Amino acid sequence: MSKRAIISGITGQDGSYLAELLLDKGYEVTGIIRRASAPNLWRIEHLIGKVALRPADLLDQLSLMRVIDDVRPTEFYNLAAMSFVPASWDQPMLTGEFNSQGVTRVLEAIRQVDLKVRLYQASSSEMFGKVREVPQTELTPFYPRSPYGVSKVFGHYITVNYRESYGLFACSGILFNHESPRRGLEFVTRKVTDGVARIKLGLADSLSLGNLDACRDWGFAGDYVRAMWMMLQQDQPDDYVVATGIAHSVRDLVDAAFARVGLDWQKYVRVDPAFLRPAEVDHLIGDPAKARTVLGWHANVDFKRLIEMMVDADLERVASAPPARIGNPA
Ligand code: NAP
Ligand code: F7E
Repeated sequence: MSKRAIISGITGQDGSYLAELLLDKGYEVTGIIRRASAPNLWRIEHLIGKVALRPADLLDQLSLMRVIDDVRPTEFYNLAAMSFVPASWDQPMLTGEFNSQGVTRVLEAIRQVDLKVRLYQASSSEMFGKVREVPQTELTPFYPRSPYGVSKVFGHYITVNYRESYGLFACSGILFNHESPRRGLEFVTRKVTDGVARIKLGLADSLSLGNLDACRDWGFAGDYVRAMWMMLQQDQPDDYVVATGIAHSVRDLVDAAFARVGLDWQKYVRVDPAFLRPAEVDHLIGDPAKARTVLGWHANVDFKRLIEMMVDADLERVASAPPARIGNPA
């Protein structure tokens, strides 16, 4: 039987890599997009014509039911979310609507239309927040530190609840930070690699950042979408931590990115309190043992290679785009 997948959030970083992976595996792929007043398909331009795009929104229950009913997918990957942590303090209610009730709407749509659809839910290491143990596993208690983290805890447990209540094949991937040249410019890795490219090319003379001491377990998005797919191919649904098991500080990130172009970061980086958060997640490091043992998953790209890949891609992009057309990172 041909495999059909729906991806919510296909215009985002992970959605674009997952669509590529599923197409390679012979899936029919349908992406859910919400209406925008200007095109935002830059991450999937190369896939236009290969994937079907359907309008739907996590805020609109009927639109989700309609697309599931029309497509009759075997798998549904719920990647759509408000994913930028600082924005969740500005819009806590909307964050909950997307990341908490939005998940319930997807689950309820599957329950109403076809209980056999397998669901992947995008949970997050931000749920660990003020960490209760190091490294974090599937059994580590949650202590979220932002409205985003809180909203993802709801999304996580409502997924577990539908699995236990209705027998849905629903998996939650607790993914640690994963990045790529397609990462949004407001996230710290991309902000740094874009900043390095501009400085190297003489288009900027400094880069303002917040907390340089924060530590994250950073991996490559292309590796992480593979884990999502693997979860839905198992005999039983379950939840998995996906991480590299190695953490670096923002300072390490800055050092690696400037080193790639032969510059000393201390001459260019300024700390601006405007980028500090009301409550910080200081140190995340995941234990991917279960994903490794049960799924056979491992990360192929390490931190140094990831940062080099991102710096190189930004150098090429900034060098080839007229300055007026290069968006400003937040
Ligand atoms: P992203 O680049 O910010 O993409 C988010 C996607 O969600 C975009 O396609 C966006 O569409 C869509 N979306 C937002 N609100 C929507 C709504 N109401 N209805 C329909 N679509 C909506 O995020 P990402 O990095 O790919 O992350 C994918 C998922 O994994 C998210 O759920 C995120 O919270 C989670 N996650 C990410 C990481 C990470 O490190 N990247 C780690 C753990 C978990 P527009 O293009 O229209 O805005
Ligand atoms: O921040 C520090 C900041 O915004 C990482 C999302 O994908 O991963 C992501 O959330 C760290 C934080 O990602 C700046 O304080 C310093 O400690 O790149 P980020 P995030 O908040 O970890 C999780 C797993 C998700 O689920 C989310 O969806 O970097 N930092 N200076 C800065 N961060 C930003 N953005 N900008 C700065 O100037």
